[in-house]
Amino acid sequence: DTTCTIKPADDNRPKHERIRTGLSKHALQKAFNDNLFYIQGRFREVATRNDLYMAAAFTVRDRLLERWLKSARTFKEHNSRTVAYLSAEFLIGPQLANNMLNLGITDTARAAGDELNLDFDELIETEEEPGLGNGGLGRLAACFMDSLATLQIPTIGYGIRYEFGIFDQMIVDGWQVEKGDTWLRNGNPWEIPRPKIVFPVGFGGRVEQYRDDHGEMRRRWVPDLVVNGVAYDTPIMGYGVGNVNLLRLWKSEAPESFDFQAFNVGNYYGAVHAKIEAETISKVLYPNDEPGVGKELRLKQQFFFVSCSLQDMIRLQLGIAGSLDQFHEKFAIQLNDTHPSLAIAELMRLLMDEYRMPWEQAWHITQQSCHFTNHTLLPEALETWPIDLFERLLPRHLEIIYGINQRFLDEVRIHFFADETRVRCMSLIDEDGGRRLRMAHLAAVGSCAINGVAELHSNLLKTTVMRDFNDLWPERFHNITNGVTPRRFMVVANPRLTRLITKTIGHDRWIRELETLRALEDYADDAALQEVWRDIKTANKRDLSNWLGQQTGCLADPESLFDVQAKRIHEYKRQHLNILHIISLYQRLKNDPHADITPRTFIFGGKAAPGYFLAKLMIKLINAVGEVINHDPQVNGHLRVLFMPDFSVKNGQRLYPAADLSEQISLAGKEASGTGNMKFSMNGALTIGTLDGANVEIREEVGADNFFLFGMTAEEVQQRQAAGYDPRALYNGDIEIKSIIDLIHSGLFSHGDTELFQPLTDNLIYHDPFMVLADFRAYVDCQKTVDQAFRNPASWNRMAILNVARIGKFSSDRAIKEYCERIWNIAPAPIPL
Ligand code: T68
Repeated sequence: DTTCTIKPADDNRPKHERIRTGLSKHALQKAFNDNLFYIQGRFREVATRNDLYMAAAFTVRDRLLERWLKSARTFKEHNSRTVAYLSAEFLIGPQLANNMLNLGITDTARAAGDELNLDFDELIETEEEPGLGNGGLGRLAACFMDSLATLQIPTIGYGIRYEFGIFDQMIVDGWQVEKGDTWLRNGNPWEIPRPKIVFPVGFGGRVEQYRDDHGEMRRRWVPDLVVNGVAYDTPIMGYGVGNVNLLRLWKSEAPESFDFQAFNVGNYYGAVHAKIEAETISKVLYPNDEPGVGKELRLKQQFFFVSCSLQDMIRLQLGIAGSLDQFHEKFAIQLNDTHPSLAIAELMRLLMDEYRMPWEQAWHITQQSCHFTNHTLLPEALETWPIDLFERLLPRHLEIIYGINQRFLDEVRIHFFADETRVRCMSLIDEDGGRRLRMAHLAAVGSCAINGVAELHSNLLKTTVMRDFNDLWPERFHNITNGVTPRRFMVVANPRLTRLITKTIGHDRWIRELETLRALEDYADDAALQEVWRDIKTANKRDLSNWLGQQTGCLADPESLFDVQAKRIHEYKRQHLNILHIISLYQRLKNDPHADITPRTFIFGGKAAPGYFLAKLMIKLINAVGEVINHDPQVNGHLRVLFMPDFSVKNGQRLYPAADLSEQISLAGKEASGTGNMKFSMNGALTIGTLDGANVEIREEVGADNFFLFGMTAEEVQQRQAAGYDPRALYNGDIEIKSIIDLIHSGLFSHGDTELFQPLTDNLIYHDPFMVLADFRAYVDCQKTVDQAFRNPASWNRMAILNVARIGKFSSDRAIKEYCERIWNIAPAPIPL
């Protein structure tokens, strides 16, 4: 029992003081000093900042481990139904502050640190986050892990332990420069390597027929390359509960035997090469939106982590039940997009080839186990693999997929009665052009539930990319609107607001029951609260301004309106619409220096995929416009444009609390949900947004009066596109649009270079695939409303309070409860504290 220590004869302290993982101030101090000494091997005088951080992290980790072991033992004894959340990305963010919050020791730890002369905030600041994701999808997985633990749902998150996560972004001369992410260089105190939890994963080779011991003919895969997947575990603690779940990430390694054999036959370099090749698989995270990269390694990554995860689940189930017949009752597997959809073929293979199950039974178990979440409707983002590449890497899986497809298409033929067009459209294989495997179709056929991530998105999913599937199996389709964790994005990120809310409504239950924030509605008109609310926002803005000043050399006035757009840079998210508006204000001020414009600071943050030319050019344009405006004395009392370098979870936590206005301006129908929209609104920013993704539901919740709506609806977008959209007509017909684009083209923002931004301006004039020009007028008019609204602090703050009061729906706790009830059929397994 880890909680017990033998009591030395002369130790008369009470038990909670004696236990190694006690939570008192003295216990924390002692543990900190021990860890600094025995783990980091340092005494205080020579300890580096990182040593101190590591000692603090180990102190917290020990306390997680104790609870984790108790959770694991209980789940095992009760054979609890378990969620297996399969995701190629988990963007978990910094762990120290969050874990202290969940343990309930934030204040004690701060006091303990103060007495030891530790700069508590500096320790938290020192942590480097694991950037094991691109953006929304990876962060959603992390928010879900937080809520699953808090709601006491036994869960294992399965993914890849990338050695290099998302690149670090630097801005050099206005351009994005990518720097390799070396997050492991100082060690990762949160993970526990499990060298004994290791599984072989095959690639390539051939399939052979053989007769088994019972005289039956069977097929088996003989791969020509085998790598090992080794488990690295990170404990994920729930807020204020005893439950600790597991994030299990796989690292690829060469099997030792492989090296050794090659070494024996004298092929030393061959052996080393094989080792390098095996280790390459978990080396680096792929940036999304990377156009047409030769992605064999990506397919390998997907199969690698899926195979390790399923073998692990099988090991666990055999250990408990001794058979796989009830596998689907033990595990609810959630496929986070199509990236893990090979799980369907691999589970079939493991059950049939390794455990001799007949096809029908294996298919029943597979289909009952798997559930699929779709995150995008953009056709270019729907995953497909060339059949020849797939066959070369996974020949047995292709056979199985053909088997699935044959049975599936028979069902299609009968249901739609000889409609061969449907057969062609629904097939797992796209036969047009080069043959390709459609991963979304595989995921849909092999799952018992399919969900979108916001109402609009789920409806569009059913009527566009998955229409045929919805016609065939309407009962499989669900909507689960996304949510985010209020623990990280309110309590950790915004302690000032947290204290005010708790004081105002008289309890802190809202942290786990976000709907109870409704109680704030009663105070929305309270002038005193409005004023304190504003003071807090201003203090948060000052903090951000100071930090940005250090990073960029450019300060922002905390009294100005902080207008923030932070998300991946992408044409469909329309950062360029925002820039066009900024230039329009600049023009107005230049033409009339007395123009009555509310002072604003425009803040952008976000990374562009390294191979996405137009996105990188947008970053350059933002910085170029900023350089001119910020140095023009005629306007720089009114306008500022800042680009926050290296937007990440950590930097997001600085941004959300300081925003007055949240830019959610994607073209309607393109953003599946968005989750940044929720994080801003939770922190009292008002949204300017289109009717896209979860914006629709946010507006419904907070009230149309407290949301700045503009732009075409998804339906209008479809109609306009069907009628033939001509951006040239808008360019020629609207003098403001023309003058802004011409101004960019003139070289004003590019030291006279008229060609630099031409790819962007030409794209807008001649193609404009995301209809920036079509929504421009509505956007600029709406921004005028914002400008006026901000001049009335009382009513602005009232709207902000109402946004927070009514944001409860967008807690990931609500989303996870819906998954539990509608998709997974799973109940909490509480571990008492
Ligand atoms: C996002 N998707 C959606 N994808 O764009 C966003 N893609 O609307 C939604 O809120 C969020 O998912 C959560 O549901 C992504 O973030 C990726 O990051 C990605 C990564 C690899 C390949 C494709």
